[in-house]
Amino acid sequence: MDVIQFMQEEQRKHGGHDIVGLMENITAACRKIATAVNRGAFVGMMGSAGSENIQGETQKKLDIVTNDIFTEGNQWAGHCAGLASEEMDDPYEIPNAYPRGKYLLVYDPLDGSSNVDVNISVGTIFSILVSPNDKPVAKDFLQAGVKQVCAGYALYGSSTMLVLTTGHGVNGFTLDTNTGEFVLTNPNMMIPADTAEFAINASNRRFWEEPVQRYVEECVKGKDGGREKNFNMRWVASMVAEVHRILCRGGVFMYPFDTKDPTKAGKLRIMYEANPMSFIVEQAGGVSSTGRARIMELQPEGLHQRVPVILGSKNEVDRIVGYHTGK
Ligand code: P6P
Repeated sequence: MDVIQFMQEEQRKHGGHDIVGLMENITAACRKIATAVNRGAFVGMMGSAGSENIQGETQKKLDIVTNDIFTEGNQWAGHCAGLASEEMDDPYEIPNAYPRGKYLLVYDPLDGSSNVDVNISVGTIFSILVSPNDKPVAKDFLQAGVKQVCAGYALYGSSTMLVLTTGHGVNGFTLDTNTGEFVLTNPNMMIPADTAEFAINASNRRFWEEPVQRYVEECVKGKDGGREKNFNMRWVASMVAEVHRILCRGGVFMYPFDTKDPTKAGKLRIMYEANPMSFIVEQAGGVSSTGRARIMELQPEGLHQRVPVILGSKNEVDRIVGYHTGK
């Protein structure tokens, strides 16, 4: 079954928002991005663009190209009232030539792009909200994660996959490059409550808060440090790849608060990384927290606001939250 047929059947079954048309635009953009990423080397699309985004991060040529693909692919059909992206300082106004629709689409067009030059998996993350009006400004995007209508990601890896939720579970679709269809291959994805695998950038260890130091130390010591099992560690530096692995076999992903840059509450952005991934993780039976609060309930204060992220297998994330809150 193709993702569009799946979405139509979901909409008939559960009612609610009809985002089938918007999903057609999103999936078409992801197919184009998959091609751009795959052929980057042939068309001089690798390497730095020589510019910085609002995050102060050096933009890859593909950051800009994929942002253009996603923006142009979702502006014309009359499904969106406004767009916002990691790669654009301010919200994108739908040109007057096009009709405006009900939804706000927020996205990171190429998450993990620092990996693209070394052929490690990257992805697109997107989140769909309802727009309060047809000429939205930045504050209209600042909605808590629980307001999301849909969240999803495309993973450009050994195969291209689309994983999404509309609040009725999580389903995964694999791109059939012969037909161009995203075919349902991973129905009802669920995260195991227990795991022996954690993911964190250990080079930041000296900047972590004590609860994270304690948890990671216990994982590293395993049975020699009081835990009932030994642990394995991963760090891909591509959130989409880490979350996908956790959806497939469990695990914990942490980009916690650290004191590396006291002006930043974490590295990951709430609107187009933390919230959509939290919606997916929760719908798959996992937990997603800052360590002290459920991410999906936070009231965003800025389009590019950063938050600490600890997500994955329920029993391990609950343990980490307990270390933070003393419960
Ligand atoms: P670091 C990619 O830039 C990203 O936003 C996430 O996809 C990834 O998990 C994280 O940053 C990697 O950060 O500090 O390890 O390079």
